Amino acid sequence: MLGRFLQKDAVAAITALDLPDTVKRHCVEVIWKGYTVIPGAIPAEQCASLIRDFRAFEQRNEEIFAANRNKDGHYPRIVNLHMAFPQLIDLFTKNTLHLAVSDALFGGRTSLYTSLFYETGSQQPIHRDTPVFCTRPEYLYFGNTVYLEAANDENGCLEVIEGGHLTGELDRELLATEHYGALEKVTAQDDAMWVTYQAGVVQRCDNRGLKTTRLHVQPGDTLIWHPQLPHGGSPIRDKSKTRFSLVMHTTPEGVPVYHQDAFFRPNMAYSETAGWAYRDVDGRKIVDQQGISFGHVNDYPLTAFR
Ligand SMILES: O=C(O)CCC(=O)C(=O)O
Repeated sequence: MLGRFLQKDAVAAITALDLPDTVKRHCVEVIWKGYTVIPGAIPAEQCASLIRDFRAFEQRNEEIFAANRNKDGHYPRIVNLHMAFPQLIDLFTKNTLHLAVSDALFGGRTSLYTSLFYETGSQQPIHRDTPVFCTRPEYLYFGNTVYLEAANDENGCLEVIEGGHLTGELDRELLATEHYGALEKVTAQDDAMWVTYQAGVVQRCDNRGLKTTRLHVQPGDTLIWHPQLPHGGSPIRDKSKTRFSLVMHTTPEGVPVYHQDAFFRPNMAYSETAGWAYRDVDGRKIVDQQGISFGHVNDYPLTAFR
């Protein structure tokens, strides 16, 4: 059955599997703490060489990159860059221990849905990802980061509210009805609804005395976080610094992903079959995304890149 990590007896179910202890330990951390860090999952030399390759890719496509630099010379997050710069896909398909942990938790084969390539820390406020990665059945999703450079308080790292995934779900239909007046009016994307939900999550964590932890990591470290883990990006002390990393959004193969319209209407039926095509890469399935976007604003077809 899919969603092993969501079962009541998830820890017992994982412990009973015929898997190396390291895999089981990382699985149990995701279930109990809401995240796990796999140290050195990708060799540090491969991370350094990927950054060099990215710089060469950037030069080949200077016109596109120049149009997307901010005043500090950095890019906003780049959505699905792995489709145009396929060396990034190795961080998914060849991340053996990470995939073993993820497959065991899902109870099925992990597939890559979308990615975010970060050149710098995100400085995002604390949030759960589930409103924008709402699967059917629900919560069959992981956020994952592979760090290509060390991340810390200087260049911005991930902040997590450990245990915040265990505080339960808010009454989403009530929130949506208060916001829209009627469930029929819920839209797929709505910043105000997002902010209301995330504020409720953080309030609940505060009420329980849960604390925020900053995760300092090294190049090659790979993180998996629970779909309901409240997390964000810490402030960046030195804005000149890069923090190359790839966030990968994963689901079990064939599971569809919806957005806020499905999330705030958990009782509404949506198809449980993904409507998109997959590519097979190194024996793993990745969704055949058709475009790249800088900061979800400037969109480019794959054919725009050399
Ligand atoms: O890595 C970060 O700075 C935060 C990433 C994040 O919160 C996200 O991609 O949802």
